[in-house]
Amino acid sequence: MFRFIHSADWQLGARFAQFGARAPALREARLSTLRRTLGLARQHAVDAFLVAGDLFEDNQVDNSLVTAVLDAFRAFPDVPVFLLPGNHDPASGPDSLWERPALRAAPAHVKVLSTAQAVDLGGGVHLLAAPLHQKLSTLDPSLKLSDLAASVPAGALKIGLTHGALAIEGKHQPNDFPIALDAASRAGLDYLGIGHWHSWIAETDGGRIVMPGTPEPDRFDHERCGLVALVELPGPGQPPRVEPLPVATLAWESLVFDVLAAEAARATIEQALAASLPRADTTVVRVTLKGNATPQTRRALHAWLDTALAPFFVAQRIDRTTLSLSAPELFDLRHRHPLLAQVLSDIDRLELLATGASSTDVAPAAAPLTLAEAQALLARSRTDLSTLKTEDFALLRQVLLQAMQEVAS
Ligand SMILES: [Mn+2]
Repeated sequence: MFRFIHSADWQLGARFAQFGARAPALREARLSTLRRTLGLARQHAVDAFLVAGDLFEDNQVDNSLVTAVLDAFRAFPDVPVFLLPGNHDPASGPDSLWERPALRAAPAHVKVLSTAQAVDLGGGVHLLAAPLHQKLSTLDPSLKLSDLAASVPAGALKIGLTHGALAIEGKHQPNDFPIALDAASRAGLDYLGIGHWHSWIAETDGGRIVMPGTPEPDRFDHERCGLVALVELPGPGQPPRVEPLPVATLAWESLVFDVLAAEAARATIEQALAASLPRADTTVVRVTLKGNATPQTRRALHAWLDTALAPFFVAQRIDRTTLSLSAPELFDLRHRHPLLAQVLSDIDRLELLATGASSTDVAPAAAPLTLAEAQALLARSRTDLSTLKTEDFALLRQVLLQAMQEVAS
């Protein structure tokens, strides 16, 4: 019996730019997950630890990260590691990160599979690797595995390793390395470990093709992630036994609230957050506010939310509420801010020029925007007046008024 861990899509060094100052903490969490997973590999006394592509976010990651990853592997000399370049970290030649001195001097138990090859793992077990050399291709990378399979002794236990999308009709891009749904049986493999998509899929080709998903979630909308596959192959021709091992450090949770009445919204949010609070220190939470709110309501909710979200590992507040301004409030705003009045009037004029009608009925400013001025204005943003619709102008007004309120408050 051959036992191993199959993982993929670690994407170490992912930028997480949207999280600003907390981005390094998110990156560090991925490294902790890798170290913990290597610990699990030792615990399960695996014969190999496979990474089916995209260990790294890209070929530009810092050398310090490469060193940290190699140090993690060095701490587990009893866990043989096999690394396959994927589309994020392709073996694309001299500039690829696999050519960096640190990786070229990787410890003996860490093997980089940067060319298509069959590796004899001993005991009649062969690892067949088809790495990626570029970011996109319409070719099925598993096709190479058939040739490799023919090169090893008949009756060997054959494990394939490659990276790409499952060629499920309507679910993949044609240039995303489409892998045939019978790729394992076609090549006579006992198991085909792949990577690329971030969710666990283990039912393809009679359970012989497994996509473990990302071990550490990196988005709010992904399901079945945070796993690696613990695989046991009883022998040649026998079906694999595949168990998902949860390894993620962080949970990602997205909460959306409609802000109809501020007090009710606060109570609903409070209740939802309370459920996640026990593991707040390992939860990335995003709260999205929707609906209509007055500036006062929004300000109060924001202030309260900032405190309520403080215990979370990372918290993101997204405000998609639209501003509710009464006609007198708008009138007052225009009067207090002549420049705003002018811009609003210009938007009305633009809308009139673009759509033939204006959705507001406010009197035009003293010097309304001319067609030539409007076209000159839009040329700079490479926008054609005729492509603008009523909704665009509604959004423009909304953004402007919202920004005004924020400045004024
Ligand atoms: Mn990928």
